[in-house]
Amino acid sequence: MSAHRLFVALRPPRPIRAQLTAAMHGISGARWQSDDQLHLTLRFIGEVDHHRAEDVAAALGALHAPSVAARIAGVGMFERRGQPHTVWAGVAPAEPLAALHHKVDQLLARVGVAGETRAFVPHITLARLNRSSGPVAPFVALHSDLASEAFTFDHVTLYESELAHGGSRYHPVARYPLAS
Ligand code: 3AM
Repeated sequence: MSAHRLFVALRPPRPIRAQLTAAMHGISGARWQSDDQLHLTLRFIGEVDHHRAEDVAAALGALHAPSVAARIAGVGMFERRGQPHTVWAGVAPAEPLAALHHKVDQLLARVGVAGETRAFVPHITLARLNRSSGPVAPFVALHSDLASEAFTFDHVTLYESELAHGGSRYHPVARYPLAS
């Protein structure tokens, strides 16, 4: 029985990805995300077996939600035990994204996926860091006003994450349109 490591995410459009990629320098030792890896996680699901993966894909088919107008808004970081481990670009406004996150959560609950415990912070990960990475503060200060043009998330994607040596590979499994 093979396990599938799944998550639900929004994929930013190409010009936004290009803008984010252009900002990816200035932290030594950071593992910058490739274009393929750029996404806004709505909901991490984790490892499920093949049957449960099919249930998840089917449950998401019942998603009825409007597309979301958004823009990039600044950068930030997550820390673990006092160490920065993720640098990200913020996405605003948070409310419609939180509403979509909540809808996805409810659909997944129907097929027995346990509720989210982490607070939802809409973000697009730019880099992963480790203890030997250089300081992050100069990057965060430099990009505190990072902004993009308005863009639209018009679909939700179910991804499978494959843990690989050079970092995770993300494979789109299914797409679900958002109403225009
Ligand atoms: O969107 P980002 O890159 O912040 O960190 C993982 C990544 O988030 C996160 O799910 C996304 C796709 O892998 N993730 C990994 N394990 C997780 C967990 N146990 C997790 N999120 C919540 N709980």
